[in-house]
Amino acid sequence: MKTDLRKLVVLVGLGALLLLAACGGGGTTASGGGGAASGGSATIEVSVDGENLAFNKTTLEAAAGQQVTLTFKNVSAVQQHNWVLVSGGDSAAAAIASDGLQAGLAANYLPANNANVLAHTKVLDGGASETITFTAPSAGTYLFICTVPGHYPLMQGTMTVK
Ligand SMILES: [Cu+2]
Repeated sequence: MKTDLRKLVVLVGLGALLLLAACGGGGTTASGGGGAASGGSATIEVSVDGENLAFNKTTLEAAAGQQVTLTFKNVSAVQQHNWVLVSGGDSAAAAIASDGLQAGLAANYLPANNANVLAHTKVLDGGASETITFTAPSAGTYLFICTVPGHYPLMQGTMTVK
């Protein structure tokens, strides 16, 4: 009798563990626009405001340490654009844009080995898109910019990491 009860307790315990595993497993994906999630991953889509030198979103969100899958769609017919996440605020972003100009199109208008470049797409022609994955940095506010010549500082927004 006693051993039966013990077995029952073990079985109930196992069941609870399985339920927990089923709920927690697989990582959660935040669907839709802004893209913040408390889970292990987030999906973000960002585009361009037509032919304007502007992203279609100026604020994005993520959670620290989260794996972010970001798709950048350049919907412009003629303009090239990239999407670059930077740390260090305005002065760092300005330096990246300026050094990127020197680096040229072949380098995606990005300086080599600049630690303030946290994530980036290639320079995309009009109509092209690219999906990148990166780990969201520690909590804070980060700028995302386009470094195609003349587009910074018009083309920028902020990613808030919580
Ligand atoms: Cu641009």
